[in-house]
Amino acid sequence: MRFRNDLTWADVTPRPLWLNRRVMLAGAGALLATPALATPALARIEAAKSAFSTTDAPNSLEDITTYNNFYEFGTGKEDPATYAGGLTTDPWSIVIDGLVDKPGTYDLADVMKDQPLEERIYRFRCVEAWSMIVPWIGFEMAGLLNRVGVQPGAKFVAFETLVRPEEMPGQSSPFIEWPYREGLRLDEAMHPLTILATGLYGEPMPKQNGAPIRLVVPWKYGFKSIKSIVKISLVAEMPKTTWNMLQPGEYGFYSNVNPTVDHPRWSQASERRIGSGLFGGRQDTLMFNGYEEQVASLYAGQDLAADY
Ligand SMILES: Nc1nc2c(c(=O)[nH]1)N[C@H]1C(S)=C(S)[C@@H](COP(=O)(O)O)O[C@H]1N2
Ligand SMILES: [Mo]
Repeated sequence: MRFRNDLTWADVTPRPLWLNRRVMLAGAGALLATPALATPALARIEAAKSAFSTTDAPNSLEDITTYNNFYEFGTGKEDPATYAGGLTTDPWSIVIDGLVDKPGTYDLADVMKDQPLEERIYRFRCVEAWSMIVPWIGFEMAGLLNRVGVQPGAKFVAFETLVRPEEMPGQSSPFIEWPYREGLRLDEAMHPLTILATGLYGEPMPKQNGAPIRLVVPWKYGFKSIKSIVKISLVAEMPKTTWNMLQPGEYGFYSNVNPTVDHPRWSQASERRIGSGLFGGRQDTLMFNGYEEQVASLYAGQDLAADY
């Protein structure tokens, strides 16, 4: 019983239940201990929870939606919550091109078609040495790649975010060469932990978190998890990525969470868990953000101090 793969929006827990659950979590610090919460809807979403989920208690919806990095809306942590409301996310389409059998411009609904949605509660670790626990809703990137057909010459996947300065005030500043870009090696993109997330806390993705669809790669620093994706390209060469273009000495292509390889300007050995009281405080950063068992083999034989 690794997954239950038939979660749909109809199964998603109604908002009030999530609110109750969060109150419970905050109060008890325990995960779903209360029989009163075991309604059919909640039981379904719990059943659909993947074995890849962490058992750490999720951050509150408020933490997750008010402390964000989304430079298209400004560099302040509260800018995305303040300005992202004006982003039009419907209609939304994604260009899938490069070394694929079925290139094209796909509507979001078509991208999601037949992809089983799951809840994944993941550790999320920013390069700035803070972390959160986020209950994402999404589907495996591999499912989409298999559907469009990856051709043999493809070695990497390149991603781009929307460019729309009328709705993204941060894009009037040229400090990033827009679009925001990211990339993965093909085996990283195909790994079952790698998801395209379309929601969190059982609701469609909040705009400040990358609506309507964003990448989540939980063993890499947060900046690899590109938001509001409009283009996915299968390519033969390692693609350019935003932070690597800006500061190659600080942000490598791989950017795996690694407590033994420090950022040139600060230690990566520990992190500050966002959230008040119970969940606050510093903790040790785990190798590959706690997903070592699942992903270490991807990097066998690689020197992770060189491929940072
Ligand atoms: N398009 C885009 N994607 C982005 C960013 C960004 O500025 N623009 N910031 C990255 C960084 S640095 C982090 S830590 C995460 C933050 O995701 P969250 O706000 O949902 O926590 O998004 C990543 N994805
Ligand atoms: Mo980040």
